[in-house]
Amino acid sequence: MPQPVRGAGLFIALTTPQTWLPRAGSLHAHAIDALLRSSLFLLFVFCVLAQVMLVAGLLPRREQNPRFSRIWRWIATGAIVVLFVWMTITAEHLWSTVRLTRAEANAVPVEVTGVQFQWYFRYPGTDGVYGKTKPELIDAAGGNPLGLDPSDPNSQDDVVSSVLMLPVDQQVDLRLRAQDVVHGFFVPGMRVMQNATPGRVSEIHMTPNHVGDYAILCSQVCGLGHYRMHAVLRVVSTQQFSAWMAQREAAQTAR
Ligand SMILES: [Cu+2]
Repeated sequence: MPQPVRGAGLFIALTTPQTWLPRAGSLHAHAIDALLRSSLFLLFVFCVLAQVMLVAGLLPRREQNPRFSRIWRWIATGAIVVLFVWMTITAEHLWSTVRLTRAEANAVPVEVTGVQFQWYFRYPGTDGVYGKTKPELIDAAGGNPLGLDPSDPNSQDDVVSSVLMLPVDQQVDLRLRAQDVVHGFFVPGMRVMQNATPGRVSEIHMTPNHVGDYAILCSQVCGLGHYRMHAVLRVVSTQQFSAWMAQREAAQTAR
């Protein structure tokens, strides 16, 4: 039976995300892991410091110079403020690189749609333009879960899939939408989590850099079937991706 992790062992396990996070599969993942590691380390140091100060405060002591203790209070408060501002700026900067900056021009465009309780992925096809969708045309049982408008020529070559297929080492430009309620597009292996909200499009981009399968989950409790709302992100070589796309497009136009 494995021994429970205690003390220093627990600290090392907590501050080493590789031991409890899934394998990192995207370019920005290591920066997020490093931020998590440094935040956990700082919190650990502060937790120990707080306990030491608590115990020190309980011990009997000599009368202190009030000016001296006031200066120390200011220094401690100032240090904590500086630390938290630094942590916030670092985290915001990292977030903005995934969320706010524009995707590269050659990024693979994919539209992600959350529906109770399923994820759908749409590729714009050879024309590079997403076709029109109409809510009244939504018919999951009839093979049109996104309500693609067949009268729009741009929608003819759109490829809709329940697996998110992506080429390795190429940036992907994701547009997140939801049909009914708020869903959370969560890919732990890519260190990506972004809500998909009805009535708006949320854009994020990332670059998968390891071939393999990654779990896609829903991080918002979106209804009774929330627990089974998952899909697979499959990162493959560029050749495999092109072959898959050609095959899907051929099937689409044959219909
Ligand atoms: Cu959901």
